[in-house]
Amino acid sequence: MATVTSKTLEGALGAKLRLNFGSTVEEATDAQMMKACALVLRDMMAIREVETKQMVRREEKRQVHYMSLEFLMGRSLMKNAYNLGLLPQLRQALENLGFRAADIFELEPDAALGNGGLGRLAACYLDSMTTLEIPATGYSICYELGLFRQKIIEGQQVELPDNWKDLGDAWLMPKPQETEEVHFGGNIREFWADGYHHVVHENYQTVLAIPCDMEIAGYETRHTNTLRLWDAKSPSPVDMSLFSQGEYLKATEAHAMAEVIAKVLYPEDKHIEGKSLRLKQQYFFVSATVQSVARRHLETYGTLKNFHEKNVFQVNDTHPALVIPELMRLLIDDAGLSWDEAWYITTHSVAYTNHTVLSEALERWPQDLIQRNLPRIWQVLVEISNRWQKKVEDFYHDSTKTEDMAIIWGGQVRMANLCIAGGMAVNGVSGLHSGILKKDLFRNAYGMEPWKFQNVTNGIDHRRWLSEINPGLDRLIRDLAGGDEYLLHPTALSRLDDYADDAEVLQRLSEIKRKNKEAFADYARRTQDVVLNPDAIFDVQVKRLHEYKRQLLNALHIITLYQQLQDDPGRSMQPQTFLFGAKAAPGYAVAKRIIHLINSLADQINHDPICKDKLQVVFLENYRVSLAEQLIPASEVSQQISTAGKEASGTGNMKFMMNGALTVGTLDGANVEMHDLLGDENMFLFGLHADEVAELKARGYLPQRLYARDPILRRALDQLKTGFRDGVSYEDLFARLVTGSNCAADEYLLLADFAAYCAAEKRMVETYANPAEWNRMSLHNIARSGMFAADRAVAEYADHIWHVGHR
Ligand code: GP0
Repeated sequence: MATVTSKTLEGALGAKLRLNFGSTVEEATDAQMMKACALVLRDMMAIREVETKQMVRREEKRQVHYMSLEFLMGRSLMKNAYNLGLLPQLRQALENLGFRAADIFELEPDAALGNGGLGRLAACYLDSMTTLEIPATGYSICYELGLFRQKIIEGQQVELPDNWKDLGDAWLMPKPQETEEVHFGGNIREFWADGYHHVVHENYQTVLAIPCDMEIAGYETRHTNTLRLWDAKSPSPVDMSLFSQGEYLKATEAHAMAEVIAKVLYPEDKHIEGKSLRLKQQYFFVSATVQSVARRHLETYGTLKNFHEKNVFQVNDTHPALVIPELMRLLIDDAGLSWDEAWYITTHSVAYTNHTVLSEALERWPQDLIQRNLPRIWQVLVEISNRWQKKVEDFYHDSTKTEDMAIIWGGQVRMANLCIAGGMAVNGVSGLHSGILKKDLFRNAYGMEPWKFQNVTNGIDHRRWLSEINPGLDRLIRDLAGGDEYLLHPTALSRLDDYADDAEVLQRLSEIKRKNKEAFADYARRTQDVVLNPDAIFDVQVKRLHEYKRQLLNALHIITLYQQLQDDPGRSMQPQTFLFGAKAAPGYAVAKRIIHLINSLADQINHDPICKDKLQVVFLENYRVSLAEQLIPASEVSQQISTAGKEASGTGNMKFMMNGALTVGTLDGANVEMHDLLGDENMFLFGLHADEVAELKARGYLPQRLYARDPILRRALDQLKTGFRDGVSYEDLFARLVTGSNCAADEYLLLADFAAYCAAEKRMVETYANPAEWNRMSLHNIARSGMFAADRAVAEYADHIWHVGHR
């Protein structure tokens, strides 16, 4: 790309505007210019994509198929320009043509085809798989509506549709010639003829799966991968006038069913919505993917017998678990292989990543739903289940273990057990989490097939989450740690450790943070209509709203700070600004109440003159990738305070660490590995450990006692009942924590960790008073964050699970 200059880009943009919009540069709107930029970069990537595909075919490489119902991509313009090495040229070209580059970038809608950590992880891995030159494709659904936009109205969350495709579709390349057919419903007819057992699926409804490909550019490589998003269309014609009355109605029904499949992303995070539409989404994208991969394999090799040698499906949680029976179906019914041959191939080409131990997130489907919608898949599942059950019985001779490991049991299909049975590898996403899988959640499966169980600690795309979004810090690192080497070798960041006593470097680091805080304050004023105090500590908790993540613990501590200030309004204190950002699943009532509470508390504190320049609470509306990109470089404190044992890994924690924020956190998920690298002296650890949580629960946890015993805690909790100046009472939240309302009180042990949390926050504020100390800690955090680069994680998948080579 050395030949692409800003001048070349100006020419290409002008041509695009004329050809696609019939517009001159002078007439073009910002939105048209944004699309033109996308199309110009897409053209470059499309050429490279073809080259990559040809190379993969020529060299008969093994390919990775990363299957995920979610890819939380965010924006792509700046990212693609960055990876293509064209960001400065593109900026220059836009300015030369009379546009403000920053405005054009800001205009791009986030592609929010995901809910949170799981979907963002998939997006980061696409970048690393490509940069590491692994032949890989992501597969998902081309949702018409991504994750809802959140508005806060009178303190409460309101959900609005997210029509991201209006502008975002510029990145999509429809490939109608590669359409697949997916079949739903109908019945199975079996018969013997010509000495064969025939299985015929008939009277089904067909849904067309049309690929819309999004190109993925790697960094400093011509290797280009794709994210294949399947769009759903009905095969029936629009004009139904010739159909008889009955058939007409049936046909329109089928039409509506088909087109609704790709309508909307389910907005639940760690909670399963057992709706038949969700099941249809899963089978739709799984079946289309398996068929299209098998078709290309056959074109190249003329047989499916070596399928497992050339392909691996990585399933991102159990949502794509039907890949197992679907691949079996295809190998047996379409390719004519025996059960044993098909099973060998399947169990050597599927690998499963688990992302949570929360029981409400473990997928189980009612068997009648599968029977009705996917009759052939149901038959295959029954056979898989029976054979697996026999294997377990022969191994353990223990009926409780048979039940625990069963795939079909009590009228339900258990997707995690299906993935364990049909997969070649099972991995957790942090050391602690993978340990819990082996010792607890999947202990019986581990006892029978220990070789399947692995750990791959999550990682993040450090080129996006550091270099691209924090140019000041990027410059410092280049100056100190060997230029741009860290971009491909993230452990080069450790060279920063050598500057821990260099006052000048520490000063520069603090100036970078200060600038980022001011820039974020500016952004917040423009987009959120709030005025932030850049002299305050920016103390941040952004993530999905979930009780186990304990945003409520954070709020209780803030209430305590406020009460201390009320007792002594003249008291001098380090100013603190608490920033929250979180979406609640629309059906998760308690989570929505917690959002309301944070807004009531913010309203109270921000209107009380005694808090002026001391305490501030802000709930940032519509938290999403592009907001995180502004906020994280400006953050000083990262709140990672989940109940130990509950957060599988966390990935936000890594982004904050990499941008020099210090963590206040529990020993949960990847925080444990952060602590291994940082020691007690470089983070603010508090609270019960995972084993202590289990013990306490086993012993019988009584939060009422803590309420009775600790006056500070009691006072904060009582404030929930009273509420704040807006007159809303939070007695329900109080009851959930103290008395328990049709469930055990305080399931997530907020009260048990409250005192330790307050103490950790106090240590944090005291440390902040010593800037040299703080900046040194911050430097160590950045220096040791290289381990959390997605490149490292993806290389581990490639080496230990996929067995594919990489850069
Ligand atoms: C896990 F089970 N995660 C799920 C889910 O449904 N959605 C989701 O985002 C997350 C975990 O909570 C995590 O700990 C983890 O890092 C992430 O998956 C990627 O592994 C924090 O977001």
